[in-house]
Amino acid sequence: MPRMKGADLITEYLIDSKIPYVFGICGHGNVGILDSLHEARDRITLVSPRHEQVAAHMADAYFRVRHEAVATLTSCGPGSCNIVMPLALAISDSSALLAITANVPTSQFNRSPFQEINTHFQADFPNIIRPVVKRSFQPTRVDMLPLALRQATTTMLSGRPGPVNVDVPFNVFQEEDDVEVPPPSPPLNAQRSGASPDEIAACFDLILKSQRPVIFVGHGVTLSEASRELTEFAHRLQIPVISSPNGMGALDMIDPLALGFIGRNGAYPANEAGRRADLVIAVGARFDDRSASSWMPGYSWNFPQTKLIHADVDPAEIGRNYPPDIGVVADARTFLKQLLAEIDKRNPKREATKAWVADIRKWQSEWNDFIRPNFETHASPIRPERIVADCQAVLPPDAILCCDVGVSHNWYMQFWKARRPQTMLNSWGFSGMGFGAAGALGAKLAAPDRPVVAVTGDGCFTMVPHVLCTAVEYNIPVVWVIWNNFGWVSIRDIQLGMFGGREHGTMFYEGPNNKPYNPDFAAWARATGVEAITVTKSQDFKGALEHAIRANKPYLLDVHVDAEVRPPSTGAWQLPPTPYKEPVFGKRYLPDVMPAK
Ligand SMILES: Cc1ncc(C[n+]2csc(CCOP(=O)(O)OP(=O)(O)O)c2C)c(N)n1
Ligand SMILES: [Mg+2]
Repeated sequence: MPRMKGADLITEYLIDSKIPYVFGICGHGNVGILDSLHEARDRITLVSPRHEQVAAHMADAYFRVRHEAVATLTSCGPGSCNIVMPLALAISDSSALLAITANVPTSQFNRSPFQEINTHFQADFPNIIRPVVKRSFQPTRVDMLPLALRQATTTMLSGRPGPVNVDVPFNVFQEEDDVEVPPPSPPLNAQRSGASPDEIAACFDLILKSQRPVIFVGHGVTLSEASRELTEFAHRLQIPVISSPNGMGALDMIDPLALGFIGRNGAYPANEAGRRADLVIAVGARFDDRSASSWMPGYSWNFPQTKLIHADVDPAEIGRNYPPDIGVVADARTFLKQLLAEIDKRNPKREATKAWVADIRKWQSEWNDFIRPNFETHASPIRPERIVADCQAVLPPDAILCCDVGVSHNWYMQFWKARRPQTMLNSWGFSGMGFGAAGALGAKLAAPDRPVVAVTGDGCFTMVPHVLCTAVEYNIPVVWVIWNNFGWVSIRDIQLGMFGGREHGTMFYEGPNNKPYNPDFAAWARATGVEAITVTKSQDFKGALEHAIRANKPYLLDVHVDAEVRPPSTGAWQLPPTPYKEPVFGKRYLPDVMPAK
């Protein structure tokens, strides 16, 4: 067995695991491994952004684009505490990354050395991080590293993927032992579970009985790379598809069967189909409040009157919110393949859904008539729909959109037509601000030949403005579209709607007269070496975006957007006990007959 330093063993393991990048920030705790990474610099690249939050968002987005995980590296104490939010975001959206954190030397455990957290237990970073990773490992000797690394990476990518942590005390990087580099863990989707033959038969019986079926897909379909199977299944049985944001593009959204997102800011045809369906086939989707109109019957869904088949790789998601008629623990692609085989076997006639598909066409055309005029409107400040429409016109189908949080995201969820899976990245389950602006850097490293555009609010961007420095230092040609409405407008709108029209702490002002304030984002960008344009008229946006993409260098567009135009709600969202609003377009539908169970 070779004699190796712990840090060298970790570095060699990352290289053997084909991990090309470590996104990380130095500290006294991790200098040992920085030295190893220096030795191996022609085989693995260290990218060092200006905040640990950015490092973890970059790793998260990298995984979402390639379905291959990379590592982050942070020092002990505060540096590692800075990745808690992005890890929460990653675990909420089932995104994988290997978070290597440093800790204090084992010989100093419990003596309160510099940056140790030990209120309840020595070197207790694993307890800080525990709820936001699938598992945290703390090898305290070099000979414990091989097992910890292999178990960590296996846990990260098996079943439902998610982040994992390996917490390494300072001395474990430095010390040597006789150790073997462990074999790489299996890649994502190496093991795929399926439904039993009885479950498939029962699902198919329900499908054949239904007259108004819909498929609801989530990130599980994207993660299992089941786009082809989903498309074939939907086409062969002529079943429309509703998607959660992270399922967008699994079915090309210009497909007539693609209904888009559901919920308050969903598309009208999706909510209309969801609440009137007699059967929902949910695959890798989890019915969170925002894609279920806060579970209030009749807005997005109508369970239990509507029958439910719910397939997911994670049993914890099945029945979490809606007990299914048939629950299936299965990988999405395997499940869809099994259903396709059942179609071949039974060769069903699908006349039954003709009227349903006609209804759907009608809702789609009503929705189009309602929204189309605003996609063509020229105005200053710019109407939100216009920006979405111009992005759609300019970006090729394989371009990657890295969306941040806020009202801009609501508009993109409602109107963006993702053409391919893994092209629309969303900070969905945890909705942490900064993911769009920062993740775009990781997305670009994952797909260097494709345009990557971050759509980020002025508030979100201001949380991570140093992403500009990283783009310049590492020459990462990302385009940032700053959705500049001079405030935390998504929150302002909740405040205005629920609290008597008062605004407090939700807009940006300067001076005694409360003049709207923001930094001059374009000047700010130029100060970092990033080219930038301020866009205040809709006529200028399309050309500016084309120019920025063609420039193939880091580019920022500060786009002034009308803060007074709100996305039309087609479902509802409630924060109990405050009241909720009825949809602006469409209305609640409650079936009056309970079907026999
Ligand atoms: C880290 C973090 N802090 C606070 C929030 C709560 N929050 C959600 S959206 C939002 C406002 C976003 O502002 P901006 O980026 O300007 O987008 P806008 O809604 O104005 O389009 C806030 C503060 C959050 N989701 N994440
Ligand atoms: Mg804003």
